[in-house]
Amino acid sequence: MVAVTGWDVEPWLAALRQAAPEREFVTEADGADDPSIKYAVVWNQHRGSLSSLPNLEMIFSMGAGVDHVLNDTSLPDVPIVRIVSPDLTMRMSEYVVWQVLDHFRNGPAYRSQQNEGIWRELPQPAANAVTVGIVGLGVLGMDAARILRSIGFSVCGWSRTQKLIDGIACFSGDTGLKQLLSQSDIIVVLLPLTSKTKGLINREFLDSMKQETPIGGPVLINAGRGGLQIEADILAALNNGRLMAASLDVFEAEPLDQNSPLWHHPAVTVTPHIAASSEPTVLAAEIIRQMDRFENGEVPRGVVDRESGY
Ligand code: NDP
Ligand code: OXD
Repeated sequence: MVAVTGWDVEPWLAALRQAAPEREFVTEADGADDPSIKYAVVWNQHRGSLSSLPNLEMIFSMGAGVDHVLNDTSLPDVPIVRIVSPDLTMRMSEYVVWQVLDHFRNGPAYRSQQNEGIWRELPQPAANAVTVGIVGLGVLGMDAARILRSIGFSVCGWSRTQKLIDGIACFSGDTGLKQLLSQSDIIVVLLPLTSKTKGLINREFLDSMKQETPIGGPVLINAGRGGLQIEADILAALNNGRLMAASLDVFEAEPLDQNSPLWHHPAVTVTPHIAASSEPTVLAAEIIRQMDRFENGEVPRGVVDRESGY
């Protein structure tokens, strides 16, 4: 059963049918309590829609995140598998590199100068003089870290469990987060939304960010989840100068409210949750491979730990 809200289900159905012509796919509306349904492929399913499936064996998230699956209080107790795919990972790394380079190379300032017809060179540090702190050193954070390092940036990262990675200073725990924030010029957040990470990007977080940076001030990039951030605190930090600029791909409520001051803030780049879109033609085949793996007695990649929430 393919259970989707907020996304167009048709391209997914078409891609799944093409990837596995021998399997049958139905939508939430047609599936209801069908005992032949073994798998649910979901993005933000209607709450309760999976609880009436008597023989469900596995839930597949159409994205890397699973907060949209787990916040259904009547979720059946079957394994949840998320997307771990080179395609999605590359898309996220592209977004991160795009935003990091834009801030690093004075993109906002040069665009504003162009509007005014101003020909003026701005100071440009070398990449190795700038530290990017990755908050969330998982599949996506690790790949972005690797590519940023290959461009020349110093990179550090924060995760729940302590890591040891060649060339990347790794931190964990509350003290570790403070250390990372105080050492980084640009912060990239790639965390999942869980009960532990909700609202993490708040005033205390923003106040802990390094103030004197080679690019003129601290920069925040959040492509994890909107629930990680307190938008009022980000706006206050931008307005009182604690934060120089922010690139936000995700928001507390999506789509971002038309009245949100973030839309028109000169120091904010807004994108509509597109950092790493799930491409059905690629990911449908990936999900089918996971089903095949499961049916061959193997453990699918990206099984979610419900306790941790990611
Ligand atoms: P992973 O599960 O691979 O990585 C999550 C990382 O966050 C891990 O390093 C984990 O630590 C860390 N983490 C989790 N909880 C905590 C905590 N309480 N304290 C410190 N660190 C923590 O996920 P992915 O990298 O694949 O994806 C990350 C998120 O990106 C997704 O959950 C989703 O929300 C978001 N996303 C956004 C997209 C967009 O278009 N904007 C697209 C795709 C994903 P540890 O390594 O110790 O487990
Ligand atoms: C995801 C997303 O979790 O697109 O994959 O947000």
